[in-house]
Amino acid sequence: MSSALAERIHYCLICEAKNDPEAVLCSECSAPMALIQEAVQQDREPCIVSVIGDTNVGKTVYLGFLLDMLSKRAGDFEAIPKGAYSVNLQQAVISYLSRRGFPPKTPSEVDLWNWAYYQVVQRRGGTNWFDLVMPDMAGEALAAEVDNPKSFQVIHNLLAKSEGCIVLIDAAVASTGSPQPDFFGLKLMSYVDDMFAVKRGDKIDVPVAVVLCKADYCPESFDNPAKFAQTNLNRTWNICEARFQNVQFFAASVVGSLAYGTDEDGNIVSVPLHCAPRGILEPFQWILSRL
Ligand SMILES: Nc1nc2c(ncn2[C@@H]2O[C@H](COP(=O)(O)OP(=O)(O)OP(=O)(O)O)[C@@H](O)[C@H]2O)c(=O)[nH]1
Ligand SMILES: [Mg+2]
Ligand SMILES: [Zn+2]
Repeated sequence: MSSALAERIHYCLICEAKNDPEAVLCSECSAPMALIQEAVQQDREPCIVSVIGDTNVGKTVYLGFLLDMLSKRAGDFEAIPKGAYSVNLQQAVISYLSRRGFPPKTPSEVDLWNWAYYQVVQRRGGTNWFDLVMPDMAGEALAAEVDNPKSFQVIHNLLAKSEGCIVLIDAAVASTGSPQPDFFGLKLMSYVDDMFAVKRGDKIDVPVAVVLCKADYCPESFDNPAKFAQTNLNRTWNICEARFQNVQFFAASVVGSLAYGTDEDGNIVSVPLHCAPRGILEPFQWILSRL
């Protein structure tokens, strides 16, 4: 290894802070230092795709399923996880669902997040390999950052470095008439807008896939996600139209049928009886086509 490469290995991929050669997590932002080791070995700049959304919207479940489908070669994709740590998220999500449960909430502490580093290629249509870094962020941390920019430096740096965003919005809650998913979507898009805005008036060209999650509760959203968003998430729809050049709406769900039960404390919980992922790959495929 050349000395320039050996030197690069000390700098965090996300926040560029200099770290001890032995460090496992960055001392500044807690991103795994294995990310930079992989990137240096590949000698290619990795591309960060962020999956963002409110707490409980389904980010962990979505990302876990997406990675699992990619590694099972769904849609003619081929995906190679770089480092065992990259497999932890998909393994956890699939294990919970196979025991008919959902994974727990992602903790707000950055050092407890799962990060995935994958090399992905779609055999059909092209032979370009993408080096993708996708962290599973906690919705609460993201909400805190959106309300108070730069309070979670790692989220700020991650989004600033992202080449594409998958924005998850709870379609099930929106379809009941609650304005909360729409307000959160509006805040999030305005935050992303501020971050990427180059010149006043110019639209943002970073590709943004807006995914209506838990669409099994409102199957009509599958027929026409854009129309569903325009009706039920009108504020978010408007900011997307006004400020983003490269935006597309999708609907997704992972469960085929749900039952309800109670946990050990007597709270009502949903029990996924079987998985029938739908619309998971499409947003990702669209983002890749725009990179
Ligand atoms: N019906 C249905 N429910 C879902 C689906 N995906 C997720 N859920 C429900 O949404 C809950 C939250 O999913 P998570 O993936 O943990 O949400 P998250 O966005 O990671 O939340 P934080 O980690 O707090 O940010 C799950 O416990 C399920 O109850 C889906 O496709 N269909
Ligand atoms: Mg989560
Ligand atoms: Zn860092």
